[in-house]
Amino acid sequence: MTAEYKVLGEIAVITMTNPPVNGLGYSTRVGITDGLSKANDDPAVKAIIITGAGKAFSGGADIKEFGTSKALQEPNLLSVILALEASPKPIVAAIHSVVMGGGLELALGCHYRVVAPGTSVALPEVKLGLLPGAGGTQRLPRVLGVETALNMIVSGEPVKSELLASAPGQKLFDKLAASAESLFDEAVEFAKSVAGKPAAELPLVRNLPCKHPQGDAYFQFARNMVTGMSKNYPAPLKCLEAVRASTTMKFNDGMAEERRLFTQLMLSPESSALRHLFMAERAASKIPDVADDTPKRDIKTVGVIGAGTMGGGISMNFLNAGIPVKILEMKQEALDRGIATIKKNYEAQVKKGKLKQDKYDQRMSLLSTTLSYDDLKDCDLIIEAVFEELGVKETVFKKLDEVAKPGAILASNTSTLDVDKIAAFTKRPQDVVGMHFFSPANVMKLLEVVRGKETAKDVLATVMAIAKKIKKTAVVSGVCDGFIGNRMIEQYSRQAGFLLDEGATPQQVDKAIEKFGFAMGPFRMGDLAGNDIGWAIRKRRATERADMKYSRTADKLCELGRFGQKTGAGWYDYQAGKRDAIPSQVVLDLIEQHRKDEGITPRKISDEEIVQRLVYALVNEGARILEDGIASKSGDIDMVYLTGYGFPIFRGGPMHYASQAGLYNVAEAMKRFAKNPRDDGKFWEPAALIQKLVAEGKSFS
Ligand code: T1G
Repeated sequence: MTAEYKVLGEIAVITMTNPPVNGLGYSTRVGITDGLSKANDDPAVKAIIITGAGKAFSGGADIKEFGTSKALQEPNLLSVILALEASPKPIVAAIHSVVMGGGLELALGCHYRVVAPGTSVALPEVKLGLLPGAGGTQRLPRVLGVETALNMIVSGEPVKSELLASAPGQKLFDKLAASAESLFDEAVEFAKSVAGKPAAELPLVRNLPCKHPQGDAYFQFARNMVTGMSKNYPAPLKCLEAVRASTTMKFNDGMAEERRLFTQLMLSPESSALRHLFMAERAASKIPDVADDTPKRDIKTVGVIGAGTMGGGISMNFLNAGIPVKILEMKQEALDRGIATIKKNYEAQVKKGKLKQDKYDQRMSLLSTTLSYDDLKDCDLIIEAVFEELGVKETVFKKLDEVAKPGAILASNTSTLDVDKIAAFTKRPQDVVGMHFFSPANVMKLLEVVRGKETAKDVLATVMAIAKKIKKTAVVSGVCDGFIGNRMIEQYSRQAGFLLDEGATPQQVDKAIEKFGFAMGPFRMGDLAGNDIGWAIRKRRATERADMKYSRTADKLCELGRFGQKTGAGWYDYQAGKRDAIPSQVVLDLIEQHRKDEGITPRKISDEEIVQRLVYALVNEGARILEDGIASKSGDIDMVYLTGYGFPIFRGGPMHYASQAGLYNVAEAMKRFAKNPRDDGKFWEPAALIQKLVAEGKSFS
């Protein structure tokens, strides 16, 4: 069992011991009820304390149990809370550090609550596409008031205990301890003060009244607000309905309503996606063959080579984390331009009130510049963000090999070049790694950590740790053309072009995939990023990858100089100074002429086929990336797409989405597409991994 029981005089103490956050898994629930029975059977015991060992009181229900029989195995969480309420002896929750979700619901089932200051208090279930399913929507309003409780439940955001404890009329906490250190002793004192109280006099949250003076009007207003901010997500609105039930129904009826709504959400694809995201995000930081306790190198100062858009954005990440940065450029005016851009970015944040002036000043005080490589000799991590050409990288890394101190990590921000070739420019390939940031580098969460065949394990462990420190979602990729994200987007873009050849228009494709949930379809995205970028890659590929066929429409568009917003015209037309994408007759005529040139008879293409061709192209290439060992987990691929490519969060990522759709159905769709004469036929052969999983009746996981 993962809960300990001991008796201190007349006080019994039940301590949850289920690291890392005392998740309320089956063994913990059994430990609690077992301890309760012992305490209530022991005449010497007059009061009971329940608390958590380690860094949390409890982080809630055990998310890892969801979808398994253990989650509902008796005693389930509802039964444990009923047992707490039914205890004839007073129960005091001694709360510290973190009390979230089912952990807070557990505490609400106790008669009293003593809390340490600085404790994070939350019902974050909505972030998992759920609602508090063990009485939180019925009990929290009774102790904090309807509006405070509704805000906490719909936002899922943590609130500090001292703030809640100081709210007038609150009944959540009976005592705010002086400190985390004195919490337990103060809880013991409190337990002694209520020891021996007759059961009938023990306070139960469920017996508190719960009303809102202008209930209907308030909830209608709240409903309008919540509806507006929860497109594609059913949970926030159901949270609201459950809380409303606490004001309109008797307690037990409200509990039944909560259970009804919770069950609907637990079965929803959106919750499945959000729970997958929660686990995949944490799993991404784990590298199968690199032990968690691998020693990490100390990163005190960072060197950045290149003060352009990427170099400046990369630098800001480290300055924001309080790490000194030295930027190297070849010319003073390039340095001046780069620093000016960094200042402009920070000043914009200060102006919006997102950054305090003193913080801005502190960050700028950590920034220095130089025109000499020698000044990077003490840097622990050096990241180059210079021109994307192998010859330029060679010059940089040979120079770094000369000046960087032994043990310095040498990272390339390359997005397309071979990290092994770059490593080979040095005598220390074990210290070389790719750190592929996404533009704008100070905003985008995704960081592809590209592992060369010689990259040392402690280098990887260090980069993954520093990524967490600069608040990036780091995903390890092997070395291949395009790593994970761009290798897959290549296939997505190819299908988008073929769809135009076959009868779709740019606006139809964009609208279909934006309805699916992407922020921007491929053609609007091309116009934003610049169609000439893809053009250059296709030209390079034409020599390197002659087997890779593309629609010629994109090239013909670029031959007209229609690079997108930056040239005032791309797949769409744009009015000066505006970003609205206006369907272009020039482009429609170009596509129609191209079909004639190619002898293609256009056909009507459904939105469903558009979405499948684009999304399943990602899935098939993603499966091949797993087969090649470029990514180690399908969840890593989902994290790349959720944090770097605008894949809709509520779909969980391409691989999760395919698993939800059923890999058998996905494979059958691919076989249909393979019959399409436009395609080279090889691409739409379902990847071997998909065929294997289909044969075994399995999904990506
Ligand atoms: N269940 C299982 N594992 C959990 C967990 C949980 N609730 N919370 C964290 N972990 C694991 C996490 O996967 C990671 O594992 C490790 O703990 C450290 O997490 C009925 C249905 C508590 C604020 O949503 O917000 O109760 O990677 O890196 O930054 O109403 O974890 O080490 O193997 O995040 O210090 C509601 C989710 C559940 C809280 C700690 N509770 N957790 O942050 O560590 S649903 C939540 C968090 C529920 C009831 C409903 C954070 C944290 P590993 P970490 P951290």
